[in-house]
Amino acid sequence: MRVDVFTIFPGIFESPLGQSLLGKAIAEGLVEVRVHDLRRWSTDRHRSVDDEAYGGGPGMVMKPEPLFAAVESLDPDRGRVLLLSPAGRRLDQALVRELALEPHLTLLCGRYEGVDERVVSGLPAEEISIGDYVLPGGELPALVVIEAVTRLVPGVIGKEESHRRDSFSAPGLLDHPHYTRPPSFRGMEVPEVLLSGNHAEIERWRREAAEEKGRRNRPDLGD
Ligand code: JCQ
Repeated sequence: MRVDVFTIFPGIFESPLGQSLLGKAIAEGLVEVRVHDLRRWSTDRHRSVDDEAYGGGPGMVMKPEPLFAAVESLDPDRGRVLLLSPAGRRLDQALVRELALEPHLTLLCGRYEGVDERVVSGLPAEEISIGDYVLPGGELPALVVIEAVTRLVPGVIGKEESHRRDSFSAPGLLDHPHYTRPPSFRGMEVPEVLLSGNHAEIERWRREAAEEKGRRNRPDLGD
């Protein structure tokens, strides 16, 4: 999978792309992430990418020209073009799975108060939100999309750290609680059944504990 990212802060991506699962996937050539400095496509001597809002009000808006020029510098098969925005379609595991099927994604990181609407309507770009809160820019949301999507690319996750860990593989079912050594820690015990070796009992406990946790933490998911 290939991902192109356009941002005015390319440095934000350096460390996350070099580490852990994603760093390894990139080193192995399973994933290619190209981060581009959007100011490359600014045309004035101040390298500006933003301007005042028509209609007035505080805060700046990202200009359309650099974003159009940046995206149009890519091959026409640039894949789905996503704009990270709190006003977008909410990212969930179903959308993550859909995006993981794409050979190429293009991510646009907005800053300031927002992005000229013609980027959405004219480029066009799909607005994607990672949650109902506001961040100062789309860079961390873009990294969230990259991490969520690329872990589903075949070969990125090894056998041992498999997709069983995907809490949302079974619809509406959160992952069960996990324990490791020691069996007793500061007076807190590992549930006896997990030490029993009875795999049928362990499976039943895990399913019930997951359902209980789901009801408690995520009543919105229903049963
Ligand atoms: C993404 N959830 C929150 C902030 C405007 C495109 O316009 C804007 C983009 C941002 C950055 O993204 C987020 C976000 N998902 O804040 C304001």
